[in-house]
This record gives sequence, structure tokens and C-alpha cells, in this order.
Amino acid sequence: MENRDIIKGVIFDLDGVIVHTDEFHYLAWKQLADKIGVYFDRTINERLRGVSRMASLDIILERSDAAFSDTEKQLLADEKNDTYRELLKTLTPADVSADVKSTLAALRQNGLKLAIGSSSKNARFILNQIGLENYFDAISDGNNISKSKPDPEVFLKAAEYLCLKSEQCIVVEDAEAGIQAAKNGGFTAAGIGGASKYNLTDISLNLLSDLLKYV
Ligand code: B16
Ligand code: MG
Repeated sequence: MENRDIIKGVIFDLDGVIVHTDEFHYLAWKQLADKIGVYFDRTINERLRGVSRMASLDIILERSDAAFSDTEKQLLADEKNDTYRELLKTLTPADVSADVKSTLAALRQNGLKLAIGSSSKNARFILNQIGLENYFDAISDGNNISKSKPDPEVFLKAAEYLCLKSEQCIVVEDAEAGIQAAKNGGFTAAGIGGASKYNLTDISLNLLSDLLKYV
């Protein structure tokens, strides 16, 4: 049987796939790191893709000599999130590329169910900013999971919300942790950006619209 007979749904990571909030994450973490005197650059930032907020902070604090209590870490994460959300307010529907918009429309027209599978607790806020809050059939995000990528929970929940099995869904990801999560959950993993080149990636995408060749 061909892929297009088996696949009934597509689960999209949000940051780095639907919209590029990754630069805002970088700017907000950089501001915090500079304030507490910890070295942080874009190479370290790549390790934060798809990783939860607290796990991201732990990666940044690897370079700190100071020990932070859980309460102090929570305050630092909150401060970063405040900065990040201020930046998110500048997002508009124009920040979604024409390629993303036309691909979503074509997939929907082909009868596929569409979901978001994002680690972010700000996913609904972001979707609202870019005008896609009511577009997806299901949203699974950082608020409905207890384990973050590479654990497959966020994608398994998305498939459950779509009433589909893992093997009926393609997951589209830009992060290594996300590709691992997709494979751990039994999904077909499509990678875009840096994730197009990972060993575990089943389908390499240059543009999101390349997905239309497979469904
Ligand atoms: P928040 P995704 C992820 O989104 C980001 O890639 C990652 O950098 C971020 O730390 C994580 O969301 C949590 O985000 O602080 O907004 O809850 O790629 O899974 O859509
Ligand atoms: Mg991502």
C-alpha cells in the first residue's frame, strides 16, 4: 500500500515549522543570559530547539558557576517568558509564509486531518497572533503533557485528539528532539531545516510544500 493510502493526518511542530518564533526565543534567552553573566550564543541556542522551557534553562545554566535554587530558576524562566511574550505580540498573519499557507490548504483539501504538536506553553497565543487559532483539528502543546520531546507524549496526544493511530500520521519537525519523539511514538518523521538531515528523519523537506509529494 502506498503512503497516501495509509496517511490520514499531519501533526506539525509549531516553532520552526509553521512560524519562526525561534529567533524570539534566542533574543529572550540572550537577554537573560547577559543579565546573569552566562555565556550564550546561537550555537548553544540550537540545542534549545523543541526542548521545554525549564530544560532550556538547564542547558543555559551549564555554563554558570553559580548554583540556582528551584525557586530562582522558576523566576529566571518566568522572566525569559515575559520577554518572549512581548516579542510574540509583534507576530502577525504576515509572518506565516505563503508556502506554509498554501501547503496547509492543500493538505486540508486532500482530506487530511491537521494538528499542532508543540512543546510550547505559548502555542495558542502564537496561533492567535498568526490568525490560525481555529485552523487545526487539534492542538497538543506544552500545557497537556508531562514529558517533553524526545518523549513522544505530545504527538501521541495529538494523534489521539485526531482519533488516528501513530502509523496514520506524519509528524513535521525542525528539531532533533522532535524527530526522536516522532520515531519513539511510531510516526513517520518529516524533517525541515536542520532536521532534514538527521539520520532518523524519514522524509527530508526543503520546503513544507515538498510534503505534498508524499500524501
Ligand atoms: P515555551 P516547538 C518549542 O516549540 C521551542 O522550539 C523551544 O525552543 C521552547 O523552549 C519550547 O517550545 C517551550 O516553549 O517557553 O513557549 O513554553 O518547536 O515544540 O513548537
Ligand atoms: Mg520546533
